[in-house]
Amino acid sequence: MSSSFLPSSSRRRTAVAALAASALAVTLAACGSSSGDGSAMPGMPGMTTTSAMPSMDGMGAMASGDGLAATSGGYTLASATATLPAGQVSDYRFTITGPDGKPVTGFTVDQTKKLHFYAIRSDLTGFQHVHPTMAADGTWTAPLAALTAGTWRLFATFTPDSGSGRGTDFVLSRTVTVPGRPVDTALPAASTSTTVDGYTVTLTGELMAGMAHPLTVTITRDGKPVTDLEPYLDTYAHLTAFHQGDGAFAHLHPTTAATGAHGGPALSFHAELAKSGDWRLFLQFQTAGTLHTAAITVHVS
Ligand SMILES: [Cu+2]
Repeated sequence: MSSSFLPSSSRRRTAVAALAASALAVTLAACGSSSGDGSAMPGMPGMTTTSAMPSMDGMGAMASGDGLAATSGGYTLASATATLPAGQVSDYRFTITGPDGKPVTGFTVDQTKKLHFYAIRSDLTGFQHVHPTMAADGTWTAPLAALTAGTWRLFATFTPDSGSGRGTDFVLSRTVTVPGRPVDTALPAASTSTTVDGYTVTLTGELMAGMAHPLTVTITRDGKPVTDLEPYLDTYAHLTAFHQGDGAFAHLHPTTAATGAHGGPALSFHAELAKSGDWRLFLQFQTAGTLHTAAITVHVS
């Protein structure tokens, strides 16, 4: 457990709907050293693809949630694009429309950006976290690295700075199809640590469904504590999670303040994972100007 458990300095998104109240012990699981890029290996398909966007309208003012809807609280992630090419970089264009149906152009900056964008394949490989640019008319362009064949879910998280959604944190998503022959990768098995780029990431913590519980990430290298983490998006590490089966999204907010290029080795997060099952966690942290992405599977029973 980390002792530096500070109140979150960033607004805490209600990114995960509180579902069951039962306590969930979390077995922290690690994968191999996958950094999330989906080179396919044979094996059982990790999951069935989620092709349609289930409607989650009617959730009322609680606009956030698991992010599986394209529309919530009157706001819509709108795009004419349902297909993206395989094996090459591509741009995904979209707008965020408000209750009046018009593109929203005013957003509150969160973790240095007006909008955060994620791509994840249905088998929870291929994680991408990018920051699209917005044209004056509210059209966003997300630059995506090469995608593999299959179904991908694309998430946008944002906070309108005016209108009925002002100050509300939204996470919306749509799916796109990448043509070709899909090959799923089985979700890596549970473990408590993983290694990426020579860094060992270890997780400790216990979670309860729908409630914020501390999750501590400890980063070491060659057995020694890492203390030169650089701020990335105003934090020492950025942690997102996706639920196996439906691809539900969670952003785990840091409770360790970033105060210079000497972060680490222990970082604390509010972990809110509302659903039981396996979640794939993607931890992004920066050292010496290089961004590292560690992927770890967490089992919530
Ligand atoms: Cu971001």
